[in-house]
Amino acid sequence: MKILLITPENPFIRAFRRGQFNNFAQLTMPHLAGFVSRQHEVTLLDERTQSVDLDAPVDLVGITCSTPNASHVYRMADAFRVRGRLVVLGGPHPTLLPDEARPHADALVIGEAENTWPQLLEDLTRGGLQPEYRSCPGEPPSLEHLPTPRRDLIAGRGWLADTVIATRGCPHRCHFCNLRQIYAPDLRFRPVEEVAAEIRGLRSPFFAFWDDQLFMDRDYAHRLFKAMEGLNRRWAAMVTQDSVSDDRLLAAAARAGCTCLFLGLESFSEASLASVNKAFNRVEGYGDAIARIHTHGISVQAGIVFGFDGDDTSCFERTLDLITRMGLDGATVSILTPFPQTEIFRKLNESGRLLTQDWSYYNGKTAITFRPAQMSPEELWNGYMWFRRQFFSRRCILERTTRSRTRPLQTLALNWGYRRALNNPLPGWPIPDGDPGVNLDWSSVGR
Ligand code: B12
Ligand code: SF4
Repeated sequence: MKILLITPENPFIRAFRRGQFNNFAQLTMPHLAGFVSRQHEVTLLDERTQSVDLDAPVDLVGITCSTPNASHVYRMADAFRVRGRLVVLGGPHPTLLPDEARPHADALVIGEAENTWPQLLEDLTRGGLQPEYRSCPGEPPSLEHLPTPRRDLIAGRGWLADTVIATRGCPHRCHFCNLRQIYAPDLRFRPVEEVAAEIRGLRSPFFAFWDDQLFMDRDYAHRLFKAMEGLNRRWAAMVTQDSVSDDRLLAAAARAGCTCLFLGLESFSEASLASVNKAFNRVEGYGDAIARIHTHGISVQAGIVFGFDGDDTSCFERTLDLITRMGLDGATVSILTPFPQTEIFRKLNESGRLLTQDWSYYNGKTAITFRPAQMSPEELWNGYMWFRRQFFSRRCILERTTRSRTRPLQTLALNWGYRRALNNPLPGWPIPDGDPGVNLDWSSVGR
């Protein structure tokens, strides 16, 4: 059998991210390809670097589908099915909204697939594909003895092909996050020796951990970092503020090759954090957390989100001021987006504040999808655009790098990539049904 596994990328995200330097590959499809026995021929297609051939002579097409990609994926799936290909959809969006995804697939894989995907492959060989494969909530898949992801099939990513996952889940419950709806609640950990062996086999000198919260269990993290010492790889990972207070852990991470931590700060407003169940972040401790990480020679990339209920039009300038003084090395800046089945979606939907349920707007970068509490959608868009331009201005990059004094070359390269991406022309209009006559801040997005 010929199996084609697609990592899609919708036109909005592709346009938005062009020119950034940290576009590491997604692991989902290489991971699933690892389960396919050598009796089948499996191909990966990464839409960031390759085009989809709808006439490809394959028996089965598997597509992973997030909410921002949903409309794009449905169109692609329909086009494959018209040509007689069997299509399997899985991933966050079909798991969250299976009824919506069902008409676009011959089979849906709902939830985690380590147990169900092998079953589906077996059914395929016997010619009896079932319409739905659902992971059993009470029996989450084990992460032991997983097959090695087929990174050899990733095309066009160069040194950004290597990503690794060691854990699954997160102990927190932020109201904008989909983790608790897409994964079983149990936190799971891969055996450290298996993770270390996988890292030893990577081709690139650096990689990214795609775990949601790599430091969530300190004992596990210590054991993992011990096993990684001497592997001579540099890496980045995502962590939360409450997990970086331990100097011993940071020192162990640095010894294991950590050069950058992505810190989910989200907001500099206590009220905003409280409004989304993220009050475990302490704004007064942000400066200390960043300084402590810097002491270990690790740079900090923060996640910053605008549009929470505690945010008014002053949040952009205030955040910029604080973040610059703290010497933050970089940031991923997003607009709050209410993903389906989250607490925040429920709240905004019930209060009639959603502007659209067209999922192509739900990417956190190129559109506003709801009416903010303390400003207009236009003010949120203009403030977000203003913040990005200021944060990635030459002056601000220089000031932050000088204050941080941590890995300046890495920081300059990353910031330069984000700065280049500011000029990307983006398709579409950022406010669904918004007034095209309104004064939106387009100046440097080339529309
Ligand atoms: C790494 C990551 C990223 C990376 C890389 C993504 C990329 N290159 O495209 C970066 C940082 C760039 C990123 C960006 C974004 N991300 Co992201 N990301 C993740 C993260 C942490 C890990 C994904 C991963 O590799 N998982 C490991 C694999 C093995 O698991 P999996 O993908 O869930 O797949 C399993 C099952 O779902 C199933 N499965 C999945 N697909 C398929 C397909 C088939 C055919 C089958 C059979 C099975 C199957 O099998 C797998 C094994 O069990 C997830 C959270 C998470 N833990 O999954 C969020 C997550 C996917 N991201 C999310 C979001 C919202 C975003 C952004 C929109 C955020 C933003 N505002 O900028 C952007 C959009 C990016 C885009 N390309 O569209 C949401 C998606 C929610 C949703 N409803 O779709 C998630 C779930 C996070 C969350 N907390 O809610 N992300
Ligand atoms: S800390 Fe991050 S991964 Fe965990 S629930 Fe909150 S947003 Fe999701």
